Amino acid sequence: MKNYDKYFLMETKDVSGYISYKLPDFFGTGAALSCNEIGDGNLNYVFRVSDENSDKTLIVKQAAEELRISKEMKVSTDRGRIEADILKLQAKLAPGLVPEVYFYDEVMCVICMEDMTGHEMMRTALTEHKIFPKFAGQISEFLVNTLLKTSDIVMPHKEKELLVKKFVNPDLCEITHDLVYTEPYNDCRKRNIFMPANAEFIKQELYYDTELHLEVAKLKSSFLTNAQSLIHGDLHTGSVFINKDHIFVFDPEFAFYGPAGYDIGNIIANLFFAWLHSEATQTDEKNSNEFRQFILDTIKDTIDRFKEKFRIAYRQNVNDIMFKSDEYMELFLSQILSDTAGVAGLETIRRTVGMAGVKDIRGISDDMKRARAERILITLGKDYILRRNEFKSGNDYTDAILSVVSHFK
Ligand code: SR1
Ligand code: MG
Repeated sequence: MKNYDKYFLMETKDVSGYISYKLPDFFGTGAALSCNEIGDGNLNYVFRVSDENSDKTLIVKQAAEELRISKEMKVSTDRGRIEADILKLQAKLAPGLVPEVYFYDEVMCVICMEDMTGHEMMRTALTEHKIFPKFAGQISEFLVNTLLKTSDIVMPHKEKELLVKKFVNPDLCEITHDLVYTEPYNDCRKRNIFMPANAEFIKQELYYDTELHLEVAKLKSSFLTNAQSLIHGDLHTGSVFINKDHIFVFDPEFAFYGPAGYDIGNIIANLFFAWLHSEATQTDEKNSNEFRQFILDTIKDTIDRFKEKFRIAYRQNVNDIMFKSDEYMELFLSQILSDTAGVAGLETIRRTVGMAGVKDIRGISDDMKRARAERILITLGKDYILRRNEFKSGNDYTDAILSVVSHFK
């Protein structure tokens, strides 16, 4: 019998035996376990283990050094520890909004966690044009609780410094430095992907725009140096499982101490991909108008509700005497909002031209519509970055979106 004291990459057939060995009480005796691989992410292998004699299930996620997206990319399996540790912390900061971790196995680099049954991946649901009116309220709650409460505003500084150390995540951050903050602006690794019809547009708008490069460099420096909050680090709509009443935020393996606006900007950018997907593919006028209005409302409300809840939580939780004034609170918030717009721009551009695209855009089968979507996204992303200090409310985002879209009619 295996005792799993040496790492090996599991196949589907290995996983039920692994769980029976590691967590014998979860399913109990008499269980008939089956397993299937359910992951479609870029990095890891994800399995669901089910008991055919009960409705119990759980998730097994294993990290390999070679990434699924590209065997040439090798990344430390320590990301599994980081993910398990931040999920346990976020379970306390934002109860009920992250899956429960049952155990982390540092030899096998396996996280075993709650199956988010009754929920579906938000990106998939949005590409099917499903509407979730409670999302802005739920995600703004998650953002305030995880970002503000891990910052120096709330945490004793020595405790926070120890968390900074615990969540040093160099390999995953390097992916972000390259894919988000560098390659979209020069294609230095020749990995960018876009519609051939946009080749000249992308050269002019992204590769030759030196004003843009300076602003991206400033944002990159902030990502590298601003240890503000313990961020999720990859909070796109594929990192949310959702139903009409509830969300789970999961997959925080890119977590580290960075700018709080990184997570908010990611969500905002990814919501708009779904708007464009609807415009390019949804034929029923009434439903498509309703869906796109839901996306715009959600973008607006996510920002506005974040601001409201942030101010309440700040006043209730601020500990450092020097940070107690409303003037400092507003300064801190305005920096987060500027970073939010900047990152919304970076995420918008990198998912459009970078190697890790999103199916909302890359799945548009009509070439003309996809090329138009790319031009809208590049123009909008630049606007977010270059005018980031002017994006102070939800309406600033929806105005910018409608203005850019109308330009490409
Ligand atoms: C090489 S990994 C590519 C992308 O997938 C992840 O989800 C992150 O977004 C990363 O940038
Ligand atoms: Mg992921």
